[in-house]
Amino acid sequence: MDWKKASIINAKRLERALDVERFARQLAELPQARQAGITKTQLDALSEEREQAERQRQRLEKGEFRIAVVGLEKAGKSTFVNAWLGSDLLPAKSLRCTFTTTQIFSVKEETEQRLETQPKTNSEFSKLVAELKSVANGSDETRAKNAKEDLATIQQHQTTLKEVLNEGARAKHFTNLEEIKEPRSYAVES
Ligand SMILES: Nc1nc2c(ncn2[C@@H]2O[C@H](COP(=O)(O)OP(=O)(O)O)[C@@H](O)[C@H]2O)c(=O)[nH]1
Ligand SMILES: [Mg+2]
Repeated sequence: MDWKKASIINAKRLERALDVERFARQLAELPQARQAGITKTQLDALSEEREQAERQRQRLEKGEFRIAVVGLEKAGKSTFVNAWLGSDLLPAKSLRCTFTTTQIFSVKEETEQRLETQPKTNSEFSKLVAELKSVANGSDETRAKNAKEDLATIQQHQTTLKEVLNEGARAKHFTNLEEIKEPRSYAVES
């Protein structure tokens, strides 16, 4: 079976399971169900499962797949993704060069293509700096060295970083990957 057929079948299966869940929840909310010993914890667990199943159903319906490229620092993740996309979109160098999480989603229409940047909130950033400071003073020498380098980079670019953090989320539409080859300069320019 091809992936499109499998996606449709699994989306339908999930839809039926979600119907069953809805009826089960309605039954569980009846006074008789409480008497039968159904607890709030069980109902909450059911809701949690529902949210995940619903998200999965929507992804299957859209034919959306999530592929995580996982590997140690400098294992070649960015190089692999760039080769796959056929464009040097992600920075791939022998030195540490990535400070952000990248998610690439496929879209149906060219007009839907966009680069979104979502910087850390000020409190997330403060937390990161605090963590780096603690690692920099820790006993693991390699991690301490990396943390010190990161702190120095943060210090060096503090004005730009502050601007980016204060600006918050941004989106830039593009039709060709070449237009967003320099996402970092896009994030700090204009
Ligand atoms: N020899 C070799 N080097 C590679 C390969 N893939 C990536 N590299 C190099 O390894 C370094 C780190 O790659 P990068 O993609 O930035 O790693 P990342 O940190 O996992 O994203 C870069 O200098 C790449 O040119 C490979 O298949 N063979
Ligand atoms: Mg990388």
